[in-house]
This record gives sequence, C-alpha cells and structure tokens, in this order.
Amino acid sequence: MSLFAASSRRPLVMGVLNVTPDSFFDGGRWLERGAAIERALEMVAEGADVIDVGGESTRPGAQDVPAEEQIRRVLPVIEALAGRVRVSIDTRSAQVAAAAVGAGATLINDVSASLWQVAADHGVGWIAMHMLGDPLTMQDLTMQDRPAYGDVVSEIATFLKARAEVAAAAGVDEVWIDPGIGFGKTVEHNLALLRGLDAFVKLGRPVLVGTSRKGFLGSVTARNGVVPAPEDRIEASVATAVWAVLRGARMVRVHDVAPTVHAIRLMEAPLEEAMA
Ligand code: HH2
Repeated sequence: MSLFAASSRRPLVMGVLNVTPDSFFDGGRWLERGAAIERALEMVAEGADVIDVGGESTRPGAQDVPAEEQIRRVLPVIEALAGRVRVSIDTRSAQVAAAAVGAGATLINDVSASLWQVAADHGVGWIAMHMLGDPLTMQDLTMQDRPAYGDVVSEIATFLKARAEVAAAAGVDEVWIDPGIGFGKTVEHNLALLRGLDAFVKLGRPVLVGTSRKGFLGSVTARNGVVPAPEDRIEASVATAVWAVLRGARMVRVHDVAPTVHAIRLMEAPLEEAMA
C-alpha cells in the first residue's frame, strides 16, 4: 500500500522559476534567458515534474507588472522548456496565461483563482489558489486590515470548492486547488491550513501546497527574536513539504527541488515497509 494514502501516485514536485527582479527569494537570479533555462533544466535533473515560470512577484507589497512585461520575461524561457518538461505559468493575467499556453505551457497557476475560462478555452490545466485581497495589501498586519477569517480552513475550502466546480462546468478537465499559504494569512492561519489539509484533500481535487522559504517559516523557527532570512529556511521548507505530502497533497511548489525530492523518497521507504 502506498504511504500516500490519498493517491496511489507519487507526489509531484513543482520547481519555482521566477524570471523577475524582485521575487522574495530568487528575484534577479534568473532574469537572463540562458540562466533561467539552465536553472530549469537543473531542477528537472533533480527530479522536478513541473517548472512553474513566473514574470511577476506576488510577495507581500508587490506592485502589479504589466502583461507585456511579464510576457517579455517568460515567453523565451517557456518556448525553450516546452517539450522538455511540463511548464506552468504563474500569473494573474489572462493575456499572459494565453501567451504562455501558446508558447507551450500546459498548466495555469493562478493565484487569483479567476482564470478558469482561459484554461477551458485552451484545453489546459488550472490551479486555483486562495488569496485574501491582493499582493500589495494582503499582509498588511495593522490592526484594521489584518487578514481575518471565521474558520480559516472551512472558509477557504468552501471558496476553492466553488471555484473548482465553476471551472469544471466551464470544461476544465484538470483542476488543482491550493490554500495559498502566505497570501493574506497570519502565521496562525498558515499553521491552521497545514494542520487542516485534510479538508482540502477531501474535496476530491488534487491539492498543491507552497510553503517554500515563506515568512511564516521564519516566524516559527525564530530564536531569541532573530527571524531566519529566506536563505536560512531550507530545513523548514523541506519539513513542511514532507508534512504536506503526508497529509495528502499531490504536489508541492518548492525552490529547492533536490532536497525535497530526497526527503520525500527517504521517508517513503521505511514507512512503506512499516505499513506492509
Ligand atoms: N506562492 C508564490 C507564488 N505562486 N502559486 C501557488 N499555486 N501556490 C503558492 O503558494 C505560491 C504560488 C510565492 O512564492 P515565490 O514565487 O517564490 O515568490 P514571489 O511571489 O515573490 O515571486
């Protein structure tokens, strides 16, 4: 019996490739086409199943990037990768999503959970992620604008269930759902979502989770008031990715493909034996 009880299939690993100057962790590293392609192929060699190409940072406080500029950044990279690995396009723009699909992307990673019609029109997959507000304001933790939910798990599950149903009715065959860790959530909200992943898995759609290097991991692992920088959050990233797949996530979105793949494989072997 597979350890990954919700599915007989191995969990997938999505490697992050931000072709941006300002992403919170890898911003500026892959702006040049050659470097981006090389990094993507490195992640494929490390075991990535999907490469998630983005031309706009959605970190807290980020400004919108015009569609033309996103397209200029991502298209040459997608064209070079398509056919060699599955490519997803990380965007909130219908124009960018359509251009990326034209260049060979087969999955739209949509942090706005609003682009299902583009996916339906082009016959590609769609990831619906939950975000409260928009990147510019979502993590405004002043008292009046603090992200607030009644029951964070059930509210977000209800939202994603409805979006997934609308997308399926519009003709999207492959619909993923993602609770949107860090997108308009406090540390406590993020932890509650990780604890409550089961509620998302139960909806019957494949679940994607992205914790990689995010701020809440810094808060949770802070010592003596010192919050580790994104560069120092690798163990926490791998640990939470493993947690997510054990709780039934079918894909994890990560910056560090090799250690994540290793951790998932290592954990699978002894536990499968114990369950045999
Ligand atoms: N997180 C980020 C971006 N896209 N997509 C999904 N589906 N789920 C996520 O959790 C998610 C996402 C933020 O991470 P990153 O791309 O590394 O940073 P930035 O937004 O600064 O480019």
